[in-house]
Amino acid sequence: MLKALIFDVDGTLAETEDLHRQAFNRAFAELGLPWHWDEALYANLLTVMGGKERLAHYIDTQHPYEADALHALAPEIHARKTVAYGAQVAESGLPLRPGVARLIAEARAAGLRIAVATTTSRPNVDRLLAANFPPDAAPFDVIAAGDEANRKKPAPDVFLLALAGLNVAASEAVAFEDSTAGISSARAAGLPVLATRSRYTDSHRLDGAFSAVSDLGEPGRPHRHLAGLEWPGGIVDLAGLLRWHDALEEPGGSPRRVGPPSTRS
Ligand code: XBP
Ligand code: MG
Repeated sequence: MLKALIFDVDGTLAETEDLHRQAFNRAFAELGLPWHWDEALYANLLTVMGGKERLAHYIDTQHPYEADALHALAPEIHARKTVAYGAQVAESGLPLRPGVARLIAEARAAGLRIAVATTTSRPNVDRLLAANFPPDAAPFDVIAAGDEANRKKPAPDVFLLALAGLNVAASEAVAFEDSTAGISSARAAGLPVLATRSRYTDSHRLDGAFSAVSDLGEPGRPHRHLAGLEWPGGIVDLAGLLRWHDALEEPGGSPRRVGPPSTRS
């Protein structure tokens, strides 16, 4: 039985990555570093999950002769970046992606538990939630973020942390992701994954997802189906997820299209 939904953050809950990119550039400028990560470079750097790891990779590959001094400065760079990111999210009121708030509300109304499993730092999650939910809403039962996991995605650690916090088995949950590394991480944790491609994962392979769509869809604003399971009306809703998950447990499960509403008890 489906008991929980687990959401990635960056690119899945909201289109955050370009704010991360701008925040890195703001931190570089504050520290007098003559660096500028444009969209093309950042898209390449996003193959490295984790902002601190991404920065270390950039230093090692682009500035190897000053690496020791720059690695010593990296914690300050990343701390300033996190402050800048939080300010940008607050200033911009960055919205959630289509269908995210709707599906979360449907799931909570049906008594499912909901978690976040993200590579990003916890303060970034808190800022995004504060910009999109009332202070007392607490939409997530569990938030597994950043350095709480021993290894970052594509390792399964952060999804395993979320499952443990939810106290559910991987077979009782569905994960939502936007990137190749995120899908790999969730799959390695044993979770079925629904992929919603995002701005910075336009070229990513979404293999391993049981369904890939442009977004979760909204009434009157259907998503584009990309691969795998199809959704009537171009909307991923809880009723459809429950029907799909129930069908998995039937002989010959794993339907290619969410069936019509059944008389679910
Ligand atoms: C995306 C990431 C994060 C952000 C930057 O995480 O890889 O590193 O790009 O945030 P996810 P930090 O898709 O798992 O939400 O600088 O705090 O890492
Ligand atoms: Mg992501």
